Parts: sequence; C-alpha cells; structure tokens
Amino acid sequence: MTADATFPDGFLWGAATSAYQVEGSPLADGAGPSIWHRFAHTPGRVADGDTGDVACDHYRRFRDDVALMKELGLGAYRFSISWSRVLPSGTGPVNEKGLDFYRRLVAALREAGIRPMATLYHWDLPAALDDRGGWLNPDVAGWFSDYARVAFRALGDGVDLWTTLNEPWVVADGGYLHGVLAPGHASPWEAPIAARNLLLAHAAGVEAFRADGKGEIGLVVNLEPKTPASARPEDVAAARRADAYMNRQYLDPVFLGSFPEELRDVFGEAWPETDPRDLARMRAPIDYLGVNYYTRAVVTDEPRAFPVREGRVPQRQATHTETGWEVCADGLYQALAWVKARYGDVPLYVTENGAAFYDPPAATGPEVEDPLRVAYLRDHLRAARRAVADGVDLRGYFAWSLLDNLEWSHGFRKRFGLVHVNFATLERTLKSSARAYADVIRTNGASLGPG
Ligand code: IFM
Repeated sequence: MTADATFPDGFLWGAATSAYQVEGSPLADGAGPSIWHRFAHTPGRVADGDTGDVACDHYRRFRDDVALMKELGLGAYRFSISWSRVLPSGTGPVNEKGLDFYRRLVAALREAGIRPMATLYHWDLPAALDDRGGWLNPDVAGWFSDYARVAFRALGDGVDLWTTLNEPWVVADGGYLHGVLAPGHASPWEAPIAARNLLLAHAAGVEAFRADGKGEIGLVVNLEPKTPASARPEDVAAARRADAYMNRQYLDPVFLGSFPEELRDVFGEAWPETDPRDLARMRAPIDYLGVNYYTRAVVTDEPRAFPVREGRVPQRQATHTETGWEVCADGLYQALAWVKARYGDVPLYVTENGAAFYDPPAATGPEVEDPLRVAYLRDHLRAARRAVADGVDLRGYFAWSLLDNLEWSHGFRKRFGLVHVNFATLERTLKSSARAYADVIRTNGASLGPG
C-alpha cells in the first residue's frame, strides 16, 4: 500500500467518550456515587468547581447524539459503562435501571448501524469500593470480574468489542502517585500496588469474558514515545525509566509476563516483589490492544521529578495544545511501530487521539471553525496510514472525543470534541473537524491526500 492510498477495507472509523465525562445524571435511576462524583464535589479538585452532574447530558440526549454519529458516518462508538450505575455499591445487587440505559444506547447504535465498543472501566470506581480500599484492596480483581460478568450477560448480544480498562497508567499515576485525579492519593508506596491490582483486575475480566462473553476483549493503554534529549548517559537512562514507567509497566506483564527492571530503580523500596502466579495471570491472552496517543516526550534527567526523574524538554518550535501537549503526529507512527516491534503482530486500534484547542464557549455560526484540530486529525491519520503501509495490523481509529466534555480536573475548559457543546444550553454544533472526519470516513482515508 502506498502512503496516499485508502485504509484497508473494513477499517473501523469511530469516536470515543467516557461515562463520567459526558453522561450527567450520575445518581439517576438508583445509581450509586463514583469516586469521580465525590472528587468533583470536593472543593478545589476540579477547575472552576465543574462537576459531571450535567456534563453533556448524554444520559438523556443519547438518541440525538447517536443521530449525530450517523450523520458523520461513524462505524463505531466507543463509550464506557459506569460501574456504579450497574452495581450502586460496586458489589451486590444489580440495578437493572442503570443497565437499561446501556441497553437502550446499544440498541440505538445498532439501529443506526454503528458498532458499540464498550469499556468496563474508565476511571469511575464506585465510591463504596473506594471506602473498602479501592484499587489498593486485593479483592478488587474479584469485584471487577463480577461486575464484568453482569455487563457481558446483559449487553453481550449488542456489544462485540469490549475493553477491560482504559489507561491503567493514568489510574495509578494520577489517582495514587500524584493525587491529581480521583481518588486523589499521592504515594509512591501505593502506586505500584494499584498498578498490580489493575493488571489483575484486567486479567480477571478477560477470564470472565472467556466464560461469559461474546466477541473480542482487549486492554487500552496510553503510549508516549520517550526520546532522550541528548546522548548523555543520564538522559538516556531517564528516557528508559520514563518508558518503563509509562509504556512498559502495563504491556510487559500482559505480553511478556514480566515487569520492566527499571521500575525497581524508579520505586526503590516501594517496589513490591511479584508473585509469579500473579504474573502468569496477568498474561491472559487478549484479542486486541487499544492505543491512546496524544503526544511524545523529549526526556532529560530531572532528579527533582520524584520518583521517575523524568524532565520534559519543551519543543519550542512545535505547536502545543491547550493542555500543553506537543503536537507530534510522527509519535503516533512510532508508538504503533514500537508495539509491533516489541510485542509482535497484535491487532491494534487507535482508541483515542485528539487535541484540546481553544474553541469559544458558544458557537456563533452554523459550524465552529477549528483549523488546528483539522490539521491535527489529518496529520495523525496520515501517520496511522503510514503505520498500516509498514505492516502494522491497525484495524480502526477512534477520535477523542465525539463531544466537548468534562476534561477531568481541567473541567469543561479544555475542549477535545469534534462536536462543540455549549455547556450553558447543551446545544451541539459540528466543528469543521467533524466535517473533515466525515470526509475521511466516506473516502476511507483518500480525502487525506498523500503524505
Ligand atoms: O479525556 C481523556 C480521556 O478520558 C482519557 N484519555 C485522555 C483524554 C484527554 O486527556
């Protein structure tokens, strides 16, 4: 395939969201609170005091949103299920009304000819489970697989692409090492424990799927190529540590059955010994890997950046997004090629890719012009196409995000959507990036031109 050709036949074109970021009505119909509900309602945790109480009101407007997806020609929609809607206390009685929301969503998607891709965990642990230790409690793997089984049984006829966890690295790093995301702990002792329990929960979910699920199941990780800023041994070592911490900490156990050695250096005494039986469990075979890609890092040794000692060298000539991330489309190519080189021919999806750029709070015309996002999308899709041309088994691409939504601790200010949301009126307006993406989908990539 030449780099100006279309994507392979059957390539899945989608867009993604997650429950707490878009749904709103977090306690409706018998749902229990999640850690994000609790975190967002704690003063000072989320910018501007924003919460997911209303968010995009997708819980009540999902039919309109599915109509928008159809208008754009999406072949798939990646969403997440809120655990505490389904099991308000995390374990125990099932809340059928909570499940009904997802039954209705899946039916509407099927009806529109859009394939549902469901993520079981996108950061919103039931608060009742956090009260029992959350991701630090070794029982969490069992709690997760019980919940997963409920979801597989209730939605398995409509959903054939499942994901256990979204970005376990962020859960442990933001939630347990740095405390900037729920549940807001900051402890190098807790982070490796949370990471192991996430991996064990993932594996238990896969095991439950093999007994009770239909279709395919995979894991979604966020990858960031780490390039040393210089040939200095200190910078080279820092880039290796950063790569081990972010990229290999989750994938080595899943694909190779081991943890990267560098993590002992990163965590020192806080790095626990691993039971070989746990490592064997974590290696449960998956059907695909989802890669979320946003940026890369040029790394220098920074002893004050405890515990990874990763300094990031700003690339002053590059464009940066509103979240401060360098735009580097080639990093997507590198991430995909790296997975193939290190772990073999795993079927891959880009499950998230996108950018927050400044868009106005209210649309003033029939469409919101977002030229930077149009260019971002074009360049990253070209990079994905080059990866396919070079033999990467990439089966689909999901833009992050379908809608502007609650960007976690940043609140509603950081807009990633292809579709603009006016958070005062909840009105949806297509951005020019949505139109450009619809063209890509319609032409299976040919509209990207050569490159
Ligand atoms: O909004 C998040 C999403 O929930 C997980 N991946 C990264 C996105 C942008 O920060």
